[in-house]
Amino acid sequence: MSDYLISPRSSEWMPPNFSRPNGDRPSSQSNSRRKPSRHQTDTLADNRLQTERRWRHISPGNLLTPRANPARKAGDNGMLTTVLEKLLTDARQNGWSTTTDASLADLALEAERYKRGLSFTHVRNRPTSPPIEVLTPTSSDNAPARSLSAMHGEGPQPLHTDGAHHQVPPHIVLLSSRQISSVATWLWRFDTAQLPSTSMHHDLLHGVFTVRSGRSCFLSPAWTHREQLRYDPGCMEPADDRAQRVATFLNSRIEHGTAFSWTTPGQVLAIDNRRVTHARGDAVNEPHRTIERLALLVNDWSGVNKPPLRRGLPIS
Ligand SMILES: O=C(O)CCC(=O)C(=O)O
Repeated sequence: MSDYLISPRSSEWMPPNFSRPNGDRPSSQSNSRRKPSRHQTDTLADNRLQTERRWRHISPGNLLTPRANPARKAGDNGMLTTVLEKLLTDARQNGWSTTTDASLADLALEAERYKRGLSFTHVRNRPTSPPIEVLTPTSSDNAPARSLSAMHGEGPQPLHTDGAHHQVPPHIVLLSSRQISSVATWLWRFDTAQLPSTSMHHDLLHGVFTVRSGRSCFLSPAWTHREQLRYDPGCMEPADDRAQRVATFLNSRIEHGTAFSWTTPGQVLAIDNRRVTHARGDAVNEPHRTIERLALLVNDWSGVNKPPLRRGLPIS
């Protein structure tokens, strides 16, 4: 799986109305009628304080009073669009996009409240992961078994898509760094028009990988007829020769990747996770680097502007 350890700073942050696992809402009506005991009052006050601290921690901006409207920006066509819409549209068109107009916490809130046709579901890496995960380089010894960190430690990681172990991987991955970092995130865009051969296209569609997902596993090709890329060498193992060729091909693409540099604190990078692979560079010299990550499923991703049609290799 494409994760490092979740640092202690990743204490769960949730905007109001955020749906929790198992649907456990903060308070039920019957509870709220009962007078809380002294102990309960103290605990409630503590919880509230902690929530506010987390809130401040996640967004140094004035998010204690949630905004009435999501951050808005004039789009190319002169219409007002939300920052999230623009990010998504650009990522869909170009593979990835970036903004400094909103923090990751703002965008999480915006995804939560978005009411214009699309809706978003947060995809957690593991059932216990918070919606916004904080990723830090982790040595092989301290990393969870079978994670990319267990395989590569703080060194450079291989290109992968996020959530490849989920039956339905996220459409979009938002990464953000609060600090400038000299460790780049490498990006490589999959494009059927630029494959080395027709047979590679065939291998991508028909090579079978075993995908480990928790205690179970399932089979999947790396590229599906629905034109979605799934690839993470941390949780996917080639089960036949075709998949082996695919793995060799995708692993070698790092040489053709683009380095995304974290030059502005708070910058957000949006990645089209079903078309673009990404990888952290070598973090041995920056062991305290932190990246925040939010993964989203978009209920009508096909409705978000598609890239212009390109002629692909024929599917044989
Ligand atoms: O840390 C980075 O630059 C990339 C993060 C990453 O690889 C991931 O989200 O899986």
